[in-house]
This record gives sequence, structure tokens and C-alpha cells, in this order.
Amino acid sequence: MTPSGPALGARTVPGYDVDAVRQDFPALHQLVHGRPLVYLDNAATTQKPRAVIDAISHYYSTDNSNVHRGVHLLSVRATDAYEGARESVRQFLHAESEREILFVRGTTEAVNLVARCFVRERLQPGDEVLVTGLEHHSNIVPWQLVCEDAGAHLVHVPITDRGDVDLDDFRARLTPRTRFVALAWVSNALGTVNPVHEMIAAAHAAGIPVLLDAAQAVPHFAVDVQAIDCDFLAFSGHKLYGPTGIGVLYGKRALLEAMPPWQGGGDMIRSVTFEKSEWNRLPWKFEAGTPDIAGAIGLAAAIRYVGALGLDAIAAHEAALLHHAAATLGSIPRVRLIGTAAHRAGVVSFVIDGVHPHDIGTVLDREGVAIRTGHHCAQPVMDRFGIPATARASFGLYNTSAEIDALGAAVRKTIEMMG
Ligand code: 7TS
Repeated sequence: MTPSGPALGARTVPGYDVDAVRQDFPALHQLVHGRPLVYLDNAATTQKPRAVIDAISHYYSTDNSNVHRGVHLLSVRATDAYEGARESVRQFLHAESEREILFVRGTTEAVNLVARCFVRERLQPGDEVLVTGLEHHSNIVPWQLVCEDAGAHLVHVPITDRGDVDLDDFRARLTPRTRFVALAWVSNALGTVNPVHEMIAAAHAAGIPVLLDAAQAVPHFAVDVQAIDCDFLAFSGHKLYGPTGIGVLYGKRALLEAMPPWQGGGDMIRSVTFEKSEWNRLPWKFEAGTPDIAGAIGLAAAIRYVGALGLDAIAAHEAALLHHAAATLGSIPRVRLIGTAAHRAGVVSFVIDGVHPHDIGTVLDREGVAIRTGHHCAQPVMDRFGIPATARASFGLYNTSAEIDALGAAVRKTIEMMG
């Protein structure tokens, strides 16, 4: 028998049966330090539903083979499953063509690919790449690298005291030197949802292409790349209830066609001689070597899973959790919420006056409550608020309002213990 969690019955949204959802996630049903696990570190990575674990296990148990190579049955099955996963991603993002869907290791690799293969060759000395003050390091450092290489500048839109971006300020920083814009859709440190529709429209009006870092967006609400009209979009499978090691870069076809390959090797070529090689067509031009076949299959299972629950239902459930968490933490003396933007998703960051965030995380862990403490790979956000770190609770489709109460109780206990 698995240990049951705190009274989990609370339904935050009519028709959304969170108790039933929780049954799909084996890892949630365990004790840590003798307490039921309350997993609130979903922005770092999510737990996996049985359907994802089974899809990966089934692949290795029955279909395991290399893709695009063999005429034998197992290779055909593996190829069908891998390319079928690409079609699942295409539908999930509502992309026009599966050729626009590249499998990569994750958001980090996707951003580096665009920086190296698209942006680098467009940069001249004095040019600018524009980001926001909310970015994860993986949407800062790749741009620093190519800017340094080209003698260009990385420019950022500072964030306000509430932790959001002022649209007029953003527009003012689009200059004749701006060659590219890279934006987090949702901040992993604060949960701020950027007004990316307006930001993309403003950049496009100035003829500037845009990449969206959707790592913290796709788990929380439905995304339509054609409606939003981004030029590139990146996300990681493991934050969407899928496996680690797999992620996606979406790119508009005409842009991907014009780009040089990312890595050289098998599968990305049409022909090779010692004098010259010719590239394969999209998407394989960007997928050198044996890909993460099981990862893609697991990601497709995760996409089916969230699709069956419905992203609108998930968004409504999580919005109720976020509201409850902000109210619960906000009512505790000495707790200060960091990031109070009107539009947020998935994340509550906070500090306790006089208590180091690391100590909060350690006490909460003893209570069974898993959160993340630190700079969340977003040091510029911490600098902006003049703090070294925050404690961050982040929510997923299986969290409950009772778990938020457990978080609140553990935070009160921390304050009592730490004086
Ligand atoms: N972009 C955002 C907005 C992220 O939150 C993360 C990971 C990444 C990019 C990088 O994703 P990866 O899968 O390539 O590593 N964010 C976090 C986090 O908040 N805690 O751990 C990882």
C-alpha cells in the first residue's frame, strides 16, 4: 500500500478530479522523512505519469531499434513511433508542418542552436540582441557568447518592482541596431507571464525575428505558434511531464531552410564525399546522430496525457492553486512575496525576513515539502531585487490546495524554529 498524502480531496475546479490525476503519478505516493511527499518543485522538473513511464518501457521492451536506417520491422516501428512523436508535437504547438519541429536535448540546446545557426551570422559589430530582465541563464549566456564573438551587445529590458516588463520600455529598446529578440514567455523565478503577443508584434513591426523560451509556458497553458507568430519557440520535455534529455525547437520553415546545420554527422546529410557533403531536408538537417528515440516517444505520451486532461482545465486548476498559495504565504508575518505581476503562472517566490532561503528549503524538506531555493538560474532577477536567493514553490497539474496548506504550515514552523 502506498502512503496517502494529507487530505487531498480539495477540488479547485469543477470537473477536475485531482485525486484521480494523482493516481497516475507513482512518485507522488511516497514518504520523505516520514512525511507524505508534497512536491512543489515542478518548475525544475515534473513527475512522470504512468503512461509516460510505460511508453518508454514498451519501446525498449518491444520496438528498440535505430531509426531511419533499417528495413527490418523493428526499425520501421521505431521510426514510425519517433516520427509519430514529431507529429504529436506539431499538433501540440499547432505548427504548420512537422518539418518545423526539431528534436533537441532541451530548451538550453534549442536556444544555443538558434544563437549559433541563425543569429550569429546576422550580427555585425555594434548590433544588438534584446532580452528581458526575467530570463533564465540559458536565454542569456548563449546570446552573450555570440555577441562577444561578433562584437555585438546584449541589451535587456529591466523589470519593474512588481517583476514584470513595461511594454513601452520594451518598445523603446527596439532600435535600428536590434537584430534579434529572445523572450521568456513565463519567468521561472517569479512566474511572470510576459505579454508576448504585443512584444512579438512590436518586434515584427520593426522587422526583427523573435524566439520564445516556452519552457515554463507549455506545462501551464495551450500554445499556438501560428497564432502567436513567433519565429522560434523552445521547450523541454521534462517540465511537461515527459522525460529528461528531450526537448523541442520550433522554427518557421523558411528560416530553418536558410540556416546552416547545427552539428555534423549521420542522418543530417543527403550525400557525403571527401570534397563536399549535402544536407538532408528538414527536420533531419538539424538532427545529427542517433536521436533520443525513447525520449521523443515519452514526450509524445506526455503530450497525450496533458491533452486528455485539457490544458484549459489544467490552467484553471493551477490558477486556483497559485491564488491560494499567494494568499496563504502573503498572510504569514515576515513573509515577502517576490514578484507580484498581475499575470503569473505556476510559481510563487518568497523570502522570510531574517531567514536564509536555504534554511527555509531545509526545514520544509524535513516536513516533506519539496521546493527549490537559490537563484533559480536567474541571477539578474535576484540582483534586481537586491537578494541572493528566494524560496520558490512551483505547481503542477497534480498539486492540491491541501498541499498549499501544508506549505503554509511548514513555512510558519520555519519561522518559529528560526526565531
Ligand atoms: N528556460 C526557462 C524559463 C527555464 O525555467 C529553464 C529551466 C530553462 C530555460 C532551461 O531548461 P533545460 O531543460 O534546458 O535545463 N529551469 C529550471 C528551474 O527553474 N529550476 O531548474 C531548472
